[in-house]
Amino acid sequence: MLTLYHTPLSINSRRVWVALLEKGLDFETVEVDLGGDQFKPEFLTLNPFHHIPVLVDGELTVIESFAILDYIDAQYPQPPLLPEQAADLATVRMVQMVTVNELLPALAPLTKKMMGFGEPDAEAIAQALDRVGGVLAFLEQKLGERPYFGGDRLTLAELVLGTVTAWFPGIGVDLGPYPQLQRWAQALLERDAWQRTQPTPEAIAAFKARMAQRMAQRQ
Ligand SMILES: N[C@@H](CCC(=O)N[C@@H](CS)C(=O)NCC(=O)O)C(=O)O
Repeated sequence: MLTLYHTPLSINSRRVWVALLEKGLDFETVEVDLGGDQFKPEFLTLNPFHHIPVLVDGELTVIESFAILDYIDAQYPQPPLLPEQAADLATVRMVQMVTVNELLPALAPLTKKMMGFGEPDAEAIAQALDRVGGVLAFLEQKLGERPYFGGDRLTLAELVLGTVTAWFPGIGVDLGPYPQLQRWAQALLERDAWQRTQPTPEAIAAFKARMAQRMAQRQ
């Protein structure tokens, strides 16, 4: 049995959750409360760096979401989530890396604001939106008119970037100026795996309330 240790609101674990669903695999989920459960000895034996996601498959434990995605795709090859052509593979890997190394850091002030971790000033928000725009322009050009970044099939690029763009309406990023990305992101939102993993407004509100309580306890 496959077990995914995760937190439903985590962008890093949602890409793995979506992969398991897109592959149609049997798996169970274990929710880890990041308010401290990640430091408990039983979790640290799974991941000494105290991060989710973790995937356990029988005797094997895999940490780091990109490593988990590669493992799932190699071990459970149908449907494949990586393209065959070298140039397509390079594009998929670029999208994965640009998402975590460029887009997510650029989005940080917007996600912090949405989650209630303080109120960045208007200038910080404007700068963040400007930086995000630069990344989106790059991605728009890489996607072009193709249905998916790797060609005509869903790939890891969709799982990694598409679970981030799913947050855009909530954090105030408009895909209107990027029509290719907009139709691509909309098509992903309609997929069963995205709908089943989409955080509900109630879950987001409960998370914000927990964070506010923890911050108040620290003061
Ligand atoms: N590079 C890791 C990042 C994992 C990560 O940062 N997870 C966060 C949640 S999104 C976490 O577990 N934070 C709790 C902690 O570090 O104590 C991956 O892609 O799996």
